[in-house]
Amino acid sequence: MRTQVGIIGAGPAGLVLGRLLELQGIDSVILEARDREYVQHRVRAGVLEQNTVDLLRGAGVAERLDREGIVHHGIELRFDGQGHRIAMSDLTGGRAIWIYGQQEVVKDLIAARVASGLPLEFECRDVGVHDVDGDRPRITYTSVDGTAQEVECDVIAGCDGFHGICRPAVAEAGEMVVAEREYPFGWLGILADVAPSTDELIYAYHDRGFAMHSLRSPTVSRLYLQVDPSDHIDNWPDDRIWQELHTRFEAPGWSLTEGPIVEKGITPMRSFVAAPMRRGRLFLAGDAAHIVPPTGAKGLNLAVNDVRVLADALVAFFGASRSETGLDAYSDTCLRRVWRVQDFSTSMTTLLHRLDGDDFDAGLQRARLRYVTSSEAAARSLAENYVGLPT
Ligand code: RFL
Ligand code: PHB
Repeated sequence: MRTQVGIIGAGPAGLVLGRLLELQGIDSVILEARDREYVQHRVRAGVLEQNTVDLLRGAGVAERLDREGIVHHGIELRFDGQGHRIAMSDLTGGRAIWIYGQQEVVKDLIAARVASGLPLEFECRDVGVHDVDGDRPRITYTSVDGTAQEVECDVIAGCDGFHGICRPAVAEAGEMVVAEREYPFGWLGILADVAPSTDELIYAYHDRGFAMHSLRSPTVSRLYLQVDPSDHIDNWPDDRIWQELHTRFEAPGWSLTEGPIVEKGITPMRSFVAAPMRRGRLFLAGDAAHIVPPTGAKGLNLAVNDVRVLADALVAFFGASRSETGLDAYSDTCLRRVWRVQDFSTSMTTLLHRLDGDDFDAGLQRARLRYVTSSEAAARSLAENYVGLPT
């Protein structure tokens, strides 16, 4: 097989890139390790920032998002038993966020790709990249029927997530620098078949730890609890989860409605940035290159931003001028936004989670929470980062 862009990974990064290239008449092949059912049902992100929604609309894949997605104009910060609204849209000239599950975005993009009849292969095993320092890089893999395959490309996009093979292939060149932070907590996340007890997302700070109330639809709630990252989900029967959620969200006149838990799991939290996001003709995008803690709701949005930059650079590269300027700037351009978002995600994380430190940390956190909920300047800063700074 021969293609212009070989894309490894059919998560948001790989699928959005494939769509943007399709619209520009650039060929691509997308290779995914898992099966279609699996990637369409993996429960992850839920918040799309304004830029992401604008891009999906421009790419003609937002019809269902516009029908079923829920637009939000504010979030609540809750501490010491009191809720405080951050009026995001009022503070940002009308920008907003949308609640629409990552797996729904993935389903819509896969449906569009299949409708276009473009190559998208699931259950690829032993995926490997070769000759990335030359101008004919190759991808080898074993397809689902067990046959050995090879794709010759002009460029390879490594969109294979944090545990993929592309970042190690970039690192092999010996120039990769990794900046990393692990947190002494993780998130226990549940999906429950019950109408959300809130209209807007609630980020709650509590002495027992952070809690968050999000949603997926008018009948499905998504909730999170700060837990020890080494804790096991078996230690959390449903009753214990609800009990802890009641405690951490407690506020006069407000109550949390329980319902059947249909999915639960614990995810560790980390911040991670690998630079450069390129080796020769291999370009990393999304979680393959960086991870942000989910408190800022930014991982998917950052992945979409990377592939927007990459698609523009590839249009110039495959155009009449064969310009490599955009490709050469790709890593630095993306990393500037990655670090802005790391700063925001870290500040949300350290603002809202119970830290291991002494009462000094808790005193600072309460001071910051009071400030951000009483100063318009501070609230606007949070809001403009949360809805996504202009690209
Ligand atoms: P993905 O989604 O991990 O996709 C990578 C794909 O590559 C495949 N793959 C391979 N394919 C072929 N060959 C190989 N060798 C391969 N190895 C792996 C994988 O199977 C997979 O299909 O990365 P991508 O596309 O960069 O997208 C990133 C996002 O998934 C991630 O940043 C977000 O989920 C983060 N995140 C959130 N982001 C937001 O923008 N808003 C949110 O509200 C939000 N909430 C969250 C989150 C992540 C969470 N967890 C579970 C980490 C909430 C949570 C709890
Ligand atoms: C989610 O709905 O899954 C979600 C919302 C906000 C976050 C993280 C996750 O900050």
